[in-house]
Amino acid sequence: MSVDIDLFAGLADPVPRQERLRAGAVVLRGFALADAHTLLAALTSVVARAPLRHMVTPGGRRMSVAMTNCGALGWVTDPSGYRYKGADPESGAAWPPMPAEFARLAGRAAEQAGYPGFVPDACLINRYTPGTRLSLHQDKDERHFDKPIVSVSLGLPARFQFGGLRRCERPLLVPLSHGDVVVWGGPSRLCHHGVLPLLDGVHAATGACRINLTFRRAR
Ligand code: MD3
Ligand code: FE
Repeated sequence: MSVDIDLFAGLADPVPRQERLRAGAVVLRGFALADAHTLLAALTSVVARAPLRHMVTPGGRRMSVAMTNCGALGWVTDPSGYRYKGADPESGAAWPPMPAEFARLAGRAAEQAGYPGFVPDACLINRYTPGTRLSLHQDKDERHFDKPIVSVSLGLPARFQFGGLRRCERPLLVPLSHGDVVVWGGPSRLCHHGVLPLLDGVHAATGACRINLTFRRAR
């Protein structure tokens, strides 16, 4: 005989799985956990064709985040500016195609957050090692601000900063762990955001780093 006991009967969800950060921004805790290994295996093939690299900002600084892209378009920066390009400037070849499991997960997450029909044409891959940071900025290089951005965190935890429309507003500190997915759209699409320096650590899935996949509709 088996007996079902509901440990949390009558209590609020002890760990909310879906949190609204502010209007339009939703955290889906653990949404990518079941797919994490598939995503990381597909990432290995992407990175073999388009290696992670440290790009240079228009101000001439080498970014501490290592980046690459897959999909029809990829985000790049160099001394002449930020933009989306159809080819990898390092090789001159098209970016690797977006793996089907990437696009599927991004679409499912967007739908869950209230943005059905999201079809990304760009996936930026960011790799953080201990000490790597991303200072507060807005994402303004896409054509359509009405489309959301979906971000998937893998590996070591991040201390994510989520600010307001104006840079001077004090940002919320949002911890993001392996498997968490965030969907940023509507009124939060142009909010400032950044990542504090990654802390030391080792994660079973990625080793000593954090990987972030950011899905966008660039054109
Ligand atoms: C909030 N990457 O690549 S993804 C970026 O964790 C970037 O690698 C961070 O910011 C990372 O541009 C954060 C989450 C993210 C992406 C876009 C946003 C948050 C956002 C746009 C508006 C508000
Ligand atoms: Fe950003």
